[in-house]
This record gives sequence, structure tokens and C-alpha cells, in this order.
Amino acid sequence: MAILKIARMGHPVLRSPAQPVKDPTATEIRRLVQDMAETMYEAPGIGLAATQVDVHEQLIVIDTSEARDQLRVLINPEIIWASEERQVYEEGCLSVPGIYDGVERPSRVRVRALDVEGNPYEFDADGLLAVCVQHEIDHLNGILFVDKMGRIRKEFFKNCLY
Ligand code: QAP
Ligand code: CO
Repeated sequence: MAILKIARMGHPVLRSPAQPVKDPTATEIRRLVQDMAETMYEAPGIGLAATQVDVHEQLIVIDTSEARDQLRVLINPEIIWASEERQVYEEGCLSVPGIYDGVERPSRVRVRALDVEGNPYEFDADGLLAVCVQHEIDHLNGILFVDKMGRIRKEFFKNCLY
């Protein structure tokens, strides 16, 4: 187990898209999942995408539970349905420490992914989990939550912090 270094905004690795995981049960993937989980819990955070630790594979760990005992591992995740209804939620990011702002996204999503055994599963998410899944999948596509903030705030980040 190891704590991984989290890339901060401004680092080009955050803009690099991830490739699908070819062999979800490979030893390196299992180790990466363990290390990403440890890194997320230690931060502490509720979600971490492989992109943030400079690994460009479609892998996410999430734990939005109060007790921090419900680790979700999403390999090659896809949003297969998103609600028309949208909500604004106050987001932050381990790669953008100290910055929080409201971001509008679909309120509910249905997600398909592979688990650590490489088996496909689906789940419906709403509330914080829906926000977190969408935020982390954005990371896999090189997108940061600041890209989705209000226009004026976004311009500020473009000019000052990229
Ligand atoms: C994404 O973010 C998220 O600025 C996960 O100083 C955030 O775990 C999804 C963190 C909000 C939904 C709602 C941020 C820790 C953690 C910071 C995180 C910080 C320390 C962010
Ligand atoms: Co983030």
C-alpha cells in the first residue's frame, strides 16, 4: 500500500484522457485500486480518479458514506442515463484544494462499470453520489469541475490558474 501523489490543477496530466482498462483483474490494477483508496481516505476525499495520480486508465474510487466504509470501485465506467432534471451542488476537488463552487449537473444518473473482479454492474445514483460519479468520470476525460463553474469564475481560473 502507498499514498500516491495527487496532481494539482495546472499540471497537464489532468487534461490527458484515460484509456479503458484492458485487464481489470491484473495485479497492477488491484494494487492501484488499493493505493488510490488509501490515498483518497488519507486526503481525506470522497472520490479519486486515476487521472489525478497520473495513471491514464479508466479507474475511479468513491466513498461517499458517513462511516467511510463503503468503497466503490468503478472500472471503465459509463453514464448510461442522466435525468433531465439538474441540480447545483457545491463541489471541490483534491486537485484544486481550497476551491469550492456550485456546479450544475443532472440530478440522477445510471452508471455501468466493472468491479474489481471484472464483472459488469449497474447502479442508480442521486444526491452526493450522483455528483461524485459525474465529477470523477469528468476527470477520466480531462475535465475539471472549474470548467463547469459559472462563466465569470471560469474565466478567472482560465486566466489565473491553468
Ligand atoms: C469530488 O472531491 C466531489 O479542496 C471529490 O482542501 C466533491 O474528495 C464530488 C478535498 C464534492 C462531489 C462533491 C478538497 C479535500 C476533497 C479540498 C473531494 C481540500 C481537501 C475533495
Ligand atoms: Co476532482
